[in-house]
Amino acid sequence: MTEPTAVLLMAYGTPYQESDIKGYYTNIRHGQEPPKPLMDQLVGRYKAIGLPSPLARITTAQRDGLQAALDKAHPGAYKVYEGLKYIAPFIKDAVDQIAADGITRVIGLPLAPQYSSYSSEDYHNRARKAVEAHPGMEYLPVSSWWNHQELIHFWSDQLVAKKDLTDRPDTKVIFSAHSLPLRIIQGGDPYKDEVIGLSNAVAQAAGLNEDQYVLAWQSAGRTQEPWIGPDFVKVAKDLITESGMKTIVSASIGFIADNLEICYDVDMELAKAIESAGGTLTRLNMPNDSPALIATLQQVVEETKAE
Ligand code: FEC
Repeated sequence: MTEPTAVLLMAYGTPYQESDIKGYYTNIRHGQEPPKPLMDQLVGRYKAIGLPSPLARITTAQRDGLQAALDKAHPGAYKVYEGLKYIAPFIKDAVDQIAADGITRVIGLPLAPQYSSYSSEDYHNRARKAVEAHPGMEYLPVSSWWNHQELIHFWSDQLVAKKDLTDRPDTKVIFSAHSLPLRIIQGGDPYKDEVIGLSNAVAQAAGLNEDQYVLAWQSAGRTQEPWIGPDFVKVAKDLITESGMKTIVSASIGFIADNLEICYDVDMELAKAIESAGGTLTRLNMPNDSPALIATLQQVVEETKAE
């Protein structure tokens, strides 16, 4: 039997319990311990949604779902691994396990649909570094996969199902993605263009015209420098208080899972801001381990193998 190919699914990771938060946050801050006020804020956000965030369970379910789909389509050809950026099991642990399992060909697939030097490339750099320790191991990086039809239709199908709501003149759809420091985009990173590409593709597939939706940015980090805007909380508030909107439909298309940025930033922070401005929020479901997301990942893997 030929040797299987490893699929290394790489995700952000989330603290499993309160005592993990400091180390996790220190890793995100490139080894710098967070000052107490920032630490307290983050602990407060995790406590509000309850630890662990659903992300831990969902990343594992995505791995298992992809493994089952690949086993069905190509028995014995692929083995799927999970490697995280900021908490165990780390990307390096997964690569070491792949080597221990005697596999020498690795597809690196970041669970972030748009490419960015800050997300996708950072995942790949961590994986490449770990792969270098295993002579003879081949690494095939996947850059971005936002333009897969299954993913686009996952979002647009939900909007079509809410057509009665989205067609009302006092409803606006807000597409959003994680903000990034502006300097990264100014340095030529394609992330923003890819997010714009996905929001337009979803809107087109859902039959929305340009007046019915807007793209905004969410979850900017707590750093001093400017991040991509406008922020979705301000956009939503202005739409209600200045443009007469009553309902905001939120579609966090830049993410694929219920995580802190969805369960807190959307379901609590955005919802509260909209409610205090006098409007209501309807939030679209995240792809999580849905058949559409698993089919998308399966296609990405198959295309990479064919290269
Ligand atoms: O559910 C969870 O527990 C994890 C949620 C989580 C996801 C996530 C995704 C992305 N981030 C990206 C960029 C940055 C940059 C910084 C930054 C900071 C944080 C902090 C937490 C956090 N991020 Fe995150 N991110 C998640 C959680 N992120 C917690 C620290 C507190 C804070 O600043 O809010 C700023 C730090 C730095 O300079 O490095 C930049 C990007 C993504 C989407 C792509 C991906 O998933 O990899 C980009 C989920």
